[in-house]
Amino acid sequence: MSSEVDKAQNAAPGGDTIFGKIIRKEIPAKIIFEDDEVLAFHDVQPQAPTHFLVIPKKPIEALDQATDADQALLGKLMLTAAKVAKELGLKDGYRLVVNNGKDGCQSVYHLHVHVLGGRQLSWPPG
Ligand code: TR5
Repeated sequence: MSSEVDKAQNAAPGGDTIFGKIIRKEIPAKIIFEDDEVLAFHDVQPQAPTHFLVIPKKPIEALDQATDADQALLGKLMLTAAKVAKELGLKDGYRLVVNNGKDGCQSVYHLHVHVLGGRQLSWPPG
C-alpha cells in the first residue's frame, strides 16, 4: 500500500490540521496566492512537475462537509486554481483533484483542491 493510502487510512477528521497552521503562518509553505478567503501553495510532495493546493481559509473538513452556504467559496477555489495554473504557465492543461474521505485517499481533513500539471497525466487514476 502506498504511504499516501496509509496516511489516508489513518487520518481522522476533526480538529485543527497542518493546513490551519499554514494559514496562520505557524509553519512555512511555498505560498503562491492568498487573499482573505483562499490560499494556494505548493504541495510538499509533488506528484507532477507542478503540484499545488488551493484551500479555503474557512476550516471545512472535506467536500462532504460543505453546505449550500459555501457555494460561492467552492466556486472560488476552482477559479483560483485556474488563475494560478495560468500564472504558473500550465498552458497545455492540468488536472484538479479533490480527495474526499478514506476511500478517496484524503489524508488532511481541511478541504483542498489539488492542481497537477506540467506532464502528460494518465487516466484513470488509481
Ligand atoms: O491526500 P490528500 O488529498 O489529503 O492530500 C494532502 C496533501 O497535502 C498531500 O498531497 C501532501 O503531500 C500535502 N501536504 C502535507 C503536508 C504539507 C503538504 N503540502 C504542503 N505543505 C505541507 N506541510 C508543511 N506539511 C504537511 N504534512
